Amino acid sequence: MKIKYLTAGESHGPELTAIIEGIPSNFEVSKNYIDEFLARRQKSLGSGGRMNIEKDEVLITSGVINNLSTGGPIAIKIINKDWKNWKDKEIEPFVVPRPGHADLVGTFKYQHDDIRLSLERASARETAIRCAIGAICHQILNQLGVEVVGYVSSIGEQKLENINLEDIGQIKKLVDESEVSCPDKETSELMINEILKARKKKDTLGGSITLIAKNFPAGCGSYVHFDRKLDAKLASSMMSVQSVKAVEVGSGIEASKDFGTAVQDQIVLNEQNVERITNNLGGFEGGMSTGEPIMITSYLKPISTTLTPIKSVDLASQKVTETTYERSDTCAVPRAVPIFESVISIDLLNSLIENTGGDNKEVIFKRINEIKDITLDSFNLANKTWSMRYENE
Ligand code: EPS
Repeated sequence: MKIKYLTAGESHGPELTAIIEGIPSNFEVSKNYIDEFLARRQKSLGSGGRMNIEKDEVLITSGVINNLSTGGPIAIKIINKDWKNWKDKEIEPFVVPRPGHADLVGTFKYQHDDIRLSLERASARETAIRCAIGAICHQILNQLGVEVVGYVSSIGEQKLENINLEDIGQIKKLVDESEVSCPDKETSELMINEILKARKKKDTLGGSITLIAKNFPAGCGSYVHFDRKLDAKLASSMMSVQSVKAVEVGSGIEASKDFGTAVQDQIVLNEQNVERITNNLGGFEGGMSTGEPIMITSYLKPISTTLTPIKSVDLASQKVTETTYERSDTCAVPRAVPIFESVISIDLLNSLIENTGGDNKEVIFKRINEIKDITLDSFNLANKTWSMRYENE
């Protein structure tokens, strides 16, 4: 990995912190761009009370000077406004683990003397700082002509069936206008109702977020080792976002039900260009990008903290009991879109840097322009019979 990062911080501690290594020099990095990502992460229906307290803003303390990346490590932080409410507070014991959260296993693994010590780091508050890291990568990809956009593709049972992927700008605009980050007005209404119903029932809801990345060059990633497959890397990163329980590349789930002739993205010629007539495989073959739009969907389970109590065990009294309510969101899916755009941007930028080997904007630009679309001139086939020999035989 060329880009590496570490984050630190507790949900109700003083701040979230990150150091990012491997961002090439001379790219524009604007605080406003990052703050817009952070603001989008806070918006929307389904958010809980915490979002009325925080107004996230990034502080950049190293690696970006005069709005340009220096090539050195970038240090950033986000102050937790809620800290002032927790500082010196007498905290009630937390002894009943919430099923679905890291509470039970985290407390067992780290032998914490209060469940809150696990909760503090496991909380999805951590996604604020990852969102900021990825927003840096997203704006660099943008400068390289790669567009990354995400949208809510389902909430509960309500699914977005069809979407025109041609105009990324239009998708972004519609997502921004929707209270649930879905680029279709009718489906948005259905999703809003679904969340309101869940809230009324004192329950929580999950859903899915689809990401599209356009103009990403062909040939990034590799088939030669499991850990060089770019689609596998993306799936692993998506799974690392809190609540994600499944990841789908392209139309992977439907593809598993259909015949091969219907699923493969057939190859055709458009003058000199070698093109596809569909994109069922979501922009990947053999762990490598094909040059078609990358399409990846992450499925999030409903949030674990429910207003309605569910069965658990009181680890102090050692009796079967029910969970008690902690402040939380009803449905975090609508506000999670920028988190996924960020997380995929880190991996895509990393892969581009690996492929171009560049340390600075100028070299990356030059090399990226040399990675052409796949055309009939891209190949050097011998087109004659040959045999396979190894010298030791
Ligand atoms: C979360 C619980 C809630 C969420 C939180 C994730 O926070 P709190 O415990 O302070 O009410 O709002 O998400 C964030 C704080 C955030 O910034 O996204 C949890 O338990 O995972």
